[in-house]
Amino acid sequence: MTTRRDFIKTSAFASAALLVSNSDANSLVKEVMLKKDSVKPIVLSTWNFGLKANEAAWQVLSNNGNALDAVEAGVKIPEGDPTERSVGYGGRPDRDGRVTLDACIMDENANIGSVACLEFIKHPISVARAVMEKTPHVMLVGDGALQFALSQGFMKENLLVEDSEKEWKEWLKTSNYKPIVNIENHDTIGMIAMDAAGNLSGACTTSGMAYKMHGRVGDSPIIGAGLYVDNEIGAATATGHGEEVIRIAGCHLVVELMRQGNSPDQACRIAVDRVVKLTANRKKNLKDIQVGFIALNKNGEYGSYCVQSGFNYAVHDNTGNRLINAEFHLKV
Ligand code: SD4
Repeated sequence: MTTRRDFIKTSAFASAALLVSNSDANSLVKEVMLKKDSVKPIVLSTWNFGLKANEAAWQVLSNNGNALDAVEAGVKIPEGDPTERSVGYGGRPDRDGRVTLDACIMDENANIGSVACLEFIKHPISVARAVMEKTPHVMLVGDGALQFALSQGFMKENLLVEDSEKEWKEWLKTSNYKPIVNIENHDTIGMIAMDAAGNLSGACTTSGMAYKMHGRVGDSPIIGAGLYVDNEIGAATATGHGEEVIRIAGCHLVVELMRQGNSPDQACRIAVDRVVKLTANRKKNLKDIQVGFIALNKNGEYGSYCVQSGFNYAVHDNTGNRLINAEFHLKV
Protein backbone atom coordinates (compact mmCIF):
# COMPACT_ATOMS: atom_id res chain seq x y z
CA MET A 1 0.00 0.00 0.00
CA THR A 2 1.29 3.46 -0.82
CA THR A 3 1.11 5.72 2.18
CA ARG A 4 0.60 9.47 1.84
CA ARG A 5 4.23 10.04 2.72
CA ASP A 6 5.45 7.54 0.07
CA PHE A 7 3.14 9.19 -2.45
CA ILE A 8 4.53 12.65 -1.74
CA LYS A 9 8.08 11.29 -1.90
CA THR A 10 7.45 9.46 -5.18
CA SER A 11 5.60 12.33 -6.80
CA ALA A 12 8.25 14.84 -5.74
CA PHE A 13 10.86 12.56 -7.23
CA ALA A 14 8.76 12.05 -10.39
CA SER A 15 8.30 15.79 -10.95
CA ALA A 16 11.99 16.43 -10.36
CA ALA A 17 12.75 13.81 -12.97
CA LEU A 18 10.29 15.41 -15.42
CA LEU A 19 12.20 18.67 -15.29
CA VAL A 20 15.39 17.06 -16.56
CA SER A 21 16.24 15.20 -19.71
CA ASN A 22 16.20 11.43 -19.82
CA SER A 23 19.93 11.01 -19.38
CA ASP A 24 19.91 13.53 -16.55
CA ALA A 25 17.08 11.59 -14.99
CA ASN A 26 19.15 8.42 -15.23
CA SER A 27 22.05 10.03 -13.48
CA LEU A 28 19.69 11.39 -10.85
CA VAL A 29 18.45 7.88 -10.18
CA LYS A 30 22.04 6.63 -10.06
CA GLU A 31 22.98 9.38 -7.65
CA VAL A 32 20.13 8.50 -5.32
CA MET A 33 21.15 4.83 -5.44
CA LEU A 34 24.80 5.69 -4.88
CA LYS A 35 23.95 7.85 -1.91
CA LYS A 36 22.08 4.95 -0.38
CA ASP A 37 24.98 2.60 -1.07
CA SER A 38 27.58 4.97 0.26
CA VAL A 39 26.45 4.44 3.86
CA LYS A 40 27.60 0.83 3.57
CA PRO A 41 29.61 -0.56 5.15
CA ILE A 42 29.34 1.03 8.57
CA VAL A 43 30.27 0.05 12.11
CA LEU A 44 29.41 1.59 15.49
CA SER A 45 30.72 0.76 18.92
CA THR A 46 30.43 1.98 22.48
CA TRP A 47 32.88 4.24 24.33
CA ASN A 48 36.17 5.65 23.13
CA PHE A 49 37.87 2.26 22.94
CA GLY A 50 35.40 1.80 20.10
CA LEU A 51 37.71 3.87 17.88
CA LYS A 52 40.44 1.21 17.88
CA ALA A 53 37.91 -1.58 17.75
CA ASN A 54 36.23 0.04 14.73
CA GLU A 55 39.58 0.13 12.91
CA ALA A 56 39.86 -3.65 13.24
CA ALA A 57 36.25 -4.13 12.15
CA TRP A 58 36.80 -1.77 9.23
CA GLN A 59 39.71 -3.89 8.00
CA VAL A 60 37.20 -6.69 7.52
CA LEU A 61 34.34 -4.56 6.19
CA SER A 62 36.39 -2.57 3.70
CA ASN A 63 37.73 -5.79 2.23
CA ASN A 64 34.23 -7.01 1.52
CA GLY A 65 34.17 -9.14 4.65
CA ASN A 66 30.95 -9.91 6.41
CA ALA A 67 29.53 -8.06 9.41
CA LEU A 68 29.82 -11.09 11.69
CA ASP A 69 33.59 -11.42 11.16
CA ALA A 70 33.92 -7.66 11.49
CA VAL A 71 32.23 -7.37 14.88
CA GLU A 72 34.15 -10.33 16.27
CA ALA A 73 37.48 -8.90 15.08
CA GLY A 74 36.51 -5.46 16.38
CA VAL A 75 35.59 -6.34 19.95
CA LYS A 76 38.62 -8.60 20.31
CA ILE A 77 40.79 -5.46 20.42
CA PRO A 78 39.67 -4.20 23.86
CA GLU A 79 39.17 -7.80 25.02
CA GLY A 80 42.87 -8.51 24.46
CA ASP A 81 44.16 -5.19 25.81
CA PRO A 82 45.41 -5.52 29.43
CA THR A 83 45.27 -1.74 29.92
CA GLU A 84 41.55 -1.75 29.17
CA ARG A 85 40.27 -2.39 32.67
CA SER A 86 36.74 -3.15 31.75
CA VAL A 87 36.68 -5.81 29.08
CA GLY A 88 38.33 -9.24 28.84
CA TYR A 89 42.00 -9.51 29.82
CA GLY A 90 42.76 -6.82 32.42
CA GLY A 91 39.11 -6.43 33.38
CA ARG A 92 38.20 -5.52 36.95
CA PRO A 93 37.29 -8.54 39.07
CA ASP A 94 34.20 -9.38 41.09
CA ARG A 95 34.20 -8.91 44.87
CA ASP A 96 36.00 -12.24 45.30
CA GLY A 97 38.83 -11.11 43.04
CA ARG A 98 37.70 -13.25 40.09
CA VAL A 99 37.51 -11.87 36.57
CA THR A 100 34.29 -13.22 35.10
CA LEU A 101 33.34 -12.36 31.55
CA ASP A 102 30.06 -12.03 29.65
CA ALA A 103 29.69 -11.90 25.86
CA CYS A 104 27.25 -12.53 23.05
CA ILE A 105 27.09 -12.39 19.29
CA MET A 106 24.23 -12.34 16.75
CA ASP A 107 24.23 -12.50 12.96
CA GLU A 108 21.84 -11.57 10.15
CA ASN A 109 20.09 -14.93 10.26
CA ALA A 110 19.29 -14.66 13.97
CA ASN A 111 22.01 -17.13 14.84
CA ILE A 112 23.03 -16.39 18.42
CA GLY A 113 25.69 -17.47 20.87
CA SER A 114 26.53 -16.37 24.36
CA VAL A 115 28.70 -17.06 27.39
CA ALA A 116 28.28 -15.72 30.90
CA CYS A 117 30.44 -15.75 34.00
CA LEU A 118 33.29 -17.26 31.99
CA GLU A 119 36.71 -17.21 33.67
CA PHE A 120 40.29 -17.53 32.36
CA ILE A 121 39.58 -17.03 28.64
CA LYS A 122 40.87 -13.90 26.98
CA HIS A 123 38.37 -13.76 24.12
CA PRO A 124 34.90 -14.65 25.37
CA ILE A 125 33.38 -13.29 22.14
CA SER A 126 35.05 -16.09 20.19
CA VAL A 127 33.73 -18.64 22.68
CA ALA A 128 30.26 -17.13 22.21
CA ARG A 129 30.68 -17.53 18.46
CA ALA A 130 31.75 -21.16 18.97
CA VAL A 131 28.63 -21.74 21.11
CA MET A 132 26.62 -20.35 18.20
CA GLU A 133 28.33 -22.37 15.51
CA LYS A 134 29.29 -25.59 17.21
CA THR A 135 26.64 -26.43 19.80
CA PRO A 136 22.89 -27.03 19.70
CA HIS A 137 22.57 -24.33 22.41
CA VAL A 138 22.69 -20.55 22.54
CA MET A 139 24.18 -19.89 25.97
CA LEU A 140 26.75 -21.54 28.23
CA VAL A 141 27.68 -20.26 31.68
CA GLY A 142 30.39 -20.59 34.31
CA ASP A 143 32.31 -23.82 34.49
CA GLY A 144 30.35 -25.34 31.59
CA ALA A 145 31.38 -22.43 29.38
CA LEU A 146 35.00 -22.84 30.49
CA GLN A 147 35.00 -26.59 29.82
CA PHE A 148 33.54 -25.97 26.38
CA ALA A 149 36.11 -23.26 25.63
CA LEU A 150 38.97 -25.57 26.64
CA SER A 151 37.55 -28.35 24.48
CA GLN A 152 37.63 -25.93 21.56
CA GLY A 153 41.32 -25.21 22.07
CA PHE A 154 41.04 -21.85 23.88
CA MET A 155 43.90 -21.28 26.32
CA LYS A 156 43.41 -20.97 30.07
CA GLU A 157 45.08 -17.77 31.29
CA ASN A 158 45.16 -15.56 34.35
CA LEU A 159 43.18 -12.44 33.42
CA LEU A 160 43.67 -10.48 36.65
CA VAL A 161 46.40 -7.93 35.98
CA GLU A 162 48.44 -6.36 38.76
CA ASP A 163 46.75 -2.95 38.64
CA SER A 164 43.26 -4.45 38.81
CA GLU A 165 44.31 -6.64 41.72
CA LYS A 166 45.71 -3.61 43.59
CA GLU A 167 42.51 -1.62 43.03
CA TRP A 168 40.39 -4.54 44.16
CA LYS A 169 42.41 -4.88 47.38
CA GLU A 170 41.85 -1.17 48.01
CA TRP A 171 38.15 -1.65 47.37
CA LEU A 172 38.04 -4.54 49.85
CA LYS A 173 38.84 -2.10 52.65
CA THR A 174 35.35 -0.60 52.38
CA SER A 175 33.65 -3.23 50.20
CA ASN A 176 31.05 -0.68 49.29
CA TYR A 177 29.29 -1.66 46.06
CA LYS A 178 28.32 1.62 44.46
CA PRO A 179 29.64 1.65 40.91
CA ILE A 180 30.82 5.09 39.85
CA VAL A 181 28.80 6.13 36.84
CA ASN A 182 30.84 6.19 33.60
CA ILE A 183 33.98 4.96 35.40
CA GLU A 184 33.71 1.63 37.13
CA ASN A 185 30.79 0.77 34.92
CA HIS A 186 32.55 1.93 31.78
CA ASP A 187 32.74 -1.67 31.05
CA THR A 188 31.38 -2.87 27.83
CA ILE A 189 32.11 -2.84 24.18
CA GLY A 190 28.99 -3.31 22.13
CA MET A 191 29.48 -3.22 18.38
CA ILE A 192 26.94 -3.28 15.55
CA ALA A 193 27.79 -3.31 11.87
CA MET A 194 26.35 -3.44 8.38
CA ASP A 195 28.56 -4.94 5.68
CA ALA A 196 28.77 -4.04 1.99
CA ALA A 197 26.06 -6.60 1.22
CA GLY A 198 23.73 -4.79 3.63
CA ASN A 199 23.72 -7.51 6.29
CA LEU A 200 23.77 -6.70 9.99
CA SER A 201 25.54 -8.36 12.92
CA GLY A 202 26.43 -7.41 16.48
CA ALA A 203 28.70 -8.37 19.36
CA CYS A 204 28.87 -7.35 22.98
CA THR A 205 31.54 -8.24 25.56
CA THR A 206 32.41 -7.13 29.08
CA SER A 207 33.92 -7.97 32.43
CA GLY A 208 30.69 -6.60 33.87
CA MET A 209 30.26 -4.29 36.83
CA ALA A 210 33.42 -4.09 38.91
CA TYR A 211 33.14 -5.80 42.32
CA LYS A 212 29.82 -7.43 41.47
CA MET A 213 28.74 -10.50 43.44
CA HIS A 214 30.34 -13.68 42.14
CA GLY A 215 27.94 -15.19 39.63
CA ARG A 216 26.27 -11.90 38.76
CA VAL A 217 25.37 -11.67 35.08
CA GLY A 218 24.51 -8.39 33.40
CA ASP A 219 22.74 -7.50 30.19
CA SER A 220 25.75 -7.91 27.90
CA PRO A 221 25.49 -11.66 27.22
CA ILE A 222 21.70 -11.61 27.06
CA ILE A 223 20.30 -11.47 23.55
CA GLY A 224 17.53 -8.88 23.55
CA ALA A 225 18.98 -6.99 26.51
CA GLY A 226 22.59 -6.02 25.71
CA LEU A 227 22.35 -6.76 21.99
CA TYR A 228 19.77 -7.38 19.31
CA VAL A 229 19.89 -7.67 15.54
CA ASP A 230 17.01 -7.94 13.11
CA ASN A 231 18.32 -7.97 9.58
CA GLU A 232 15.10 -6.47 8.21
CA ILE A 233 15.07 -3.55 10.62
CA GLY A 234 18.32 -2.75 12.39
CA ALA A 235 20.54 -3.49 15.37
CA ALA A 236 21.15 -2.09 18.83
CA THR A 237 23.56 -2.58 21.69
CA ALA A 238 23.72 -1.26 25.24
CA THR A 239 26.10 -0.22 27.96
CA GLY A 240 25.72 0.87 31.56
CA HIS A 241 23.91 -0.75 34.47
CA GLY A 242 22.91 -4.12 33.12
CA GLU A 243 20.15 -4.59 35.68
CA GLU A 244 18.33 -1.58 34.21
CA VAL A 245 18.84 -2.73 30.63
CA ILE A 246 17.52 -6.21 31.41
CA ARG A 247 14.49 -4.68 33.18
CA ILE A 248 13.25 -3.20 29.92
CA ALA A 249 14.62 -5.90 27.54
CA GLY A 250 16.51 -2.91 26.17
CA CYS A 251 17.97 -3.72 22.78
CA HIS A 252 15.02 -5.75 21.61
CA LEU A 253 12.88 -2.78 22.58
CA VAL A 254 15.08 -0.38 20.59
CA VAL A 255 14.86 -2.56 17.48
CA GLU A 256 11.08 -2.94 17.84
CA LEU A 257 10.78 0.85 18.18
CA MET A 258 12.68 1.21 14.90
CA ARG A 259 10.30 -1.32 13.36
CA GLN A 260 7.46 0.99 14.35
CA GLY A 261 9.04 3.77 12.31
CA ASN A 262 11.22 5.54 14.85
CA SER A 263 14.67 6.74 13.84
CA PRO A 264 17.61 5.14 15.69
CA ASP A 265 17.93 8.31 17.81
CA GLN A 266 14.25 8.33 18.70
CA ALA A 267 14.21 4.60 19.44
CA CYS A 268 17.15 4.94 21.86
CA ARG A 269 15.51 7.95 23.49
CA ILE A 270 12.18 6.19 24.04
CA ALA A 271 13.98 3.19 25.57
CA VAL A 272 15.94 5.49 27.91
CA ASP A 273 12.68 7.26 28.83
CA ARG A 274 11.39 3.90 29.97
CA VAL A 275 14.45 3.38 32.17
CA VAL A 276 13.87 6.84 33.63
CA LYS A 277 10.21 6.14 34.32
CA LEU A 278 10.81 2.77 35.96
CA THR A 279 13.59 4.24 38.09
CA ALA A 280 11.18 6.88 39.37
CA ASN A 281 8.45 4.29 39.95
CA ARG A 282 10.90 2.21 41.95
CA LYS A 283 11.96 5.28 43.92
CA LYS A 284 15.61 4.92 42.95
CA ASN A 285 17.98 7.76 42.27
CA LEU A 286 18.51 8.29 38.55
CA LYS A 287 21.84 9.99 39.28
CA ASP A 288 23.25 6.60 40.28
CA ILE A 289 22.29 5.07 36.97
CA GLN A 290 23.78 5.13 33.54
CA VAL A 291 22.30 3.36 30.55
CA GLY A 292 23.28 4.10 26.98
CA PHE A 293 22.04 2.63 23.71
CA ILE A 294 23.41 2.87 20.20
CA ALA A 295 21.38 1.80 17.19
CA LEU A 296 21.74 1.38 13.44
CA ASN A 297 18.95 0.87 10.95
CA LYS A 298 18.87 -0.87 7.59
CA ASN A 299 19.35 2.44 5.76
CA GLY A 300 22.62 3.01 7.56
CA GLU A 301 21.17 5.73 9.78
CA TYR A 302 22.43 5.58 13.34
CA GLY A 303 21.84 7.20 16.69
CA SER A 304 22.14 6.96 20.45
CA TYR A 305 20.78 8.19 23.74
CA CYS A 306 21.74 7.73 27.37
CA VAL A 307 20.64 8.63 30.89
CA GLN A 308 23.45 11.01 31.76
CA SER A 309 26.32 12.81 30.11
CA GLY A 310 29.65 11.12 29.59
CA PHE A 311 28.73 8.33 27.23
CA ASN A 312 30.25 8.38 23.77
CA TYR A 313 30.46 6.02 20.84
CA ALA A 314 32.58 5.55 17.75
CA VAL A 315 31.31 5.41 14.16
CA HIS A 316 33.33 4.27 11.16
CA ASP A 317 31.99 4.56 7.63
CA ASN A 318 33.40 5.57 4.26
CA THR A 319 34.01 9.07 5.56
CA GLY A 320 36.26 7.93 8.41
CA ASN A 321 36.25 7.02 12.09
CA ARG A 322 34.98 9.42 14.74
CA LEU A 323 33.80 9.68 18.33
CA ILE A 324 30.35 11.11 19.04
CA ASN A 325 29.02 12.29 22.39
CA ALA A 326 25.62 10.76 22.99
CA GLU A 327 22.65 12.98 23.78
CA PHE A 328 21.50 12.47 27.35
CA HIS A 329 18.44 12.81 29.54
CA LEU A 330 19.66 14.10 32.89
CA LYS A 331 20.58 17.74 32.40
CA VAL A 332 21.39 18.72 36.01
C1 SD4 B 1 26.97 -4.88 32.83
N1 SD4 B 1 26.32 -3.51 31.00
O1 SD4 B 1 27.61 -5.86 33.15
C2 SD4 B 1 27.45 -4.04 31.67
C3 SD4 B 1 28.38 -3.02 32.17
C4 SD4 B 1 28.58 -1.87 31.24
O2 SD4 B 1 29.41 0.21 30.81
O3 SD4 B 1 28.14 -1.80 30.17
N2 SD4 B 1 29.24 -0.84 31.62
O4 SD4 B 1 25.98 -4.53 33.45
